[in-house]
Amino acid sequence: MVKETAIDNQQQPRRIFSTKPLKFSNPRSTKHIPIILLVIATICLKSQPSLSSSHPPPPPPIPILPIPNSNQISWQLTEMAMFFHFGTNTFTDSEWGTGHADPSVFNPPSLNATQWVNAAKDSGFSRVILTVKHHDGFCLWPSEYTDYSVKSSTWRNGTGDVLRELAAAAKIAGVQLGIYLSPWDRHEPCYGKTYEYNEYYLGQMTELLTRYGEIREVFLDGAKGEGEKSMEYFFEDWFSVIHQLQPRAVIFSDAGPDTRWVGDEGGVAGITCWSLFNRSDAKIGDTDTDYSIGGDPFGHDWVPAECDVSIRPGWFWHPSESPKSALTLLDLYYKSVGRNCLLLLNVPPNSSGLISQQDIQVLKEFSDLRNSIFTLNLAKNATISANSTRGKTGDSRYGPRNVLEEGIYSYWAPNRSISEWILYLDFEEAVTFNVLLLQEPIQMGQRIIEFHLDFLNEGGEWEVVTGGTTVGYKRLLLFPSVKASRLRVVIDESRADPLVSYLGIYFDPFSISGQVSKIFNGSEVLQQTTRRNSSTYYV
Ligand code: FUL
Repeated sequence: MVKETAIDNQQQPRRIFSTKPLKFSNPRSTKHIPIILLVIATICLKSQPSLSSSHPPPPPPIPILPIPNSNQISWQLTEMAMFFHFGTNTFTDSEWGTGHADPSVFNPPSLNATQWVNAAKDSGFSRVILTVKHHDGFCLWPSEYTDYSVKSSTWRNGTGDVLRELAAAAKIAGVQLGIYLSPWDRHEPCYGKTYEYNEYYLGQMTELLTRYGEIREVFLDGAKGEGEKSMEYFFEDWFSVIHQLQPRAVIFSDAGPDTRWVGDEGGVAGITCWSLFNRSDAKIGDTDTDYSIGGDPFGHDWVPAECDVSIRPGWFWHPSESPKSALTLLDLYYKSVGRNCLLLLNVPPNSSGLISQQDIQVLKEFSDLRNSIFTLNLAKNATISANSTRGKTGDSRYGPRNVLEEGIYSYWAPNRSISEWILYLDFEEAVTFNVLLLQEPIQMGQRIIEFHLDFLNEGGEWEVVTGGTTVGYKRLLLFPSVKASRLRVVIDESRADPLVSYLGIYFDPFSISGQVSKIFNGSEVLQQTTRRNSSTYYV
């Protein structure tokens, strides 16, 4: 009986099942099945460790301070800016105008700001900076605070505005705009009266930063002739107002705050060049060039250097002067952009109001030289490996091949706290090269103190090709040619675990150490000899 009862009890539910249809067999409810399954699957996934959560990707390393702000990063990525020195000096054949030139001398018959902007853009410059007021005090825009400006000139019958025309042309071309408003003013009568002049200067700055769209750089300095009226400039007030009115602008001066003068007007940075700097150790108008040219590995501020230089001997156009050669510009590129700096190349418009054809030709050749050298990264043909990679084996997030991806946002990172940092390049066939390019992801701070490049010689020994100190955003080293199939980049010393975002190996047939041997697009080029080894560092 008991057994039967049990059987009955067991059968009871079966009957229920067969007589009362289950809720979910109701055709109206079938559409919920996928949702229910999804909920169940989600619960299961949450309650069990998944494949991905058991191998979480390693997070990025901790940045080492100081680090750049976002304006400084985008400033650095532009690499080159073009300066336009233009004003009454262009018409009086002078460099430092007295401030007494008659405004009517300013009369460029063919001024064409689009031509200026295209000269910059076509040769790889993505930012232009205009001397809206140089030391002579003449304003290239119709300032309300003085009559010593374009409005008193004969140009466009006094209705012209050079900055407005340049801003419009730059906007159309997608080129960034900057201004140089000289603090030293040899015309303005209130110059020398501290309060009055600081108000005058800030009034002009406010006009400039509120009427011409986005301004990405404000360039100012402490230049002043001997025996001129002395006065105090309220730099910190100016900087705060500039940042308030144009939050994406970087400010250039001898002491930053955003970019520092490198300390010479030759366009050449130190072979060691830190973006780290102590602003409090620098004085605008009284630069310690030894300090500025190399920066400070112990600096508390991020203030990368800008290298200003003119394509011609003078900053302003003079009929008797000619531009430098494209090869000289290439050399400056190696020594500025290739040393972690921005190259600010001045190309002065002439008295017609145009960039001279001679200068345009040199700019084109300069651009062709760079493209010819840097388009082909020979390292792309190599198998790249490292002695250590951050994270688990097989995780490519910080893998060595990242160094072939353009830009600073992907990078090779070694494991934490190891004592050797090496990247290997293995080629199937030997390559001939004479340029090394290294880049650090500067958003993580500037780290590398010293590095070198070796090649494996025929005896199977590592031999030094070249080496240097500091990398930063971009480091270029040029050296006598080497032919090799196995290379290694060794980071010898670093402020923190080193990170490398780009590695390039190139052949430059045009630069250094030989006599002029052929013509490249009208420029003289220099021939180099190939060698198989060297222990000399070329920097
Ligand atoms: C200096 C000025 O005195 C030069 O004339 C030029 O403008 C150069 C870029 O800055 O301080």
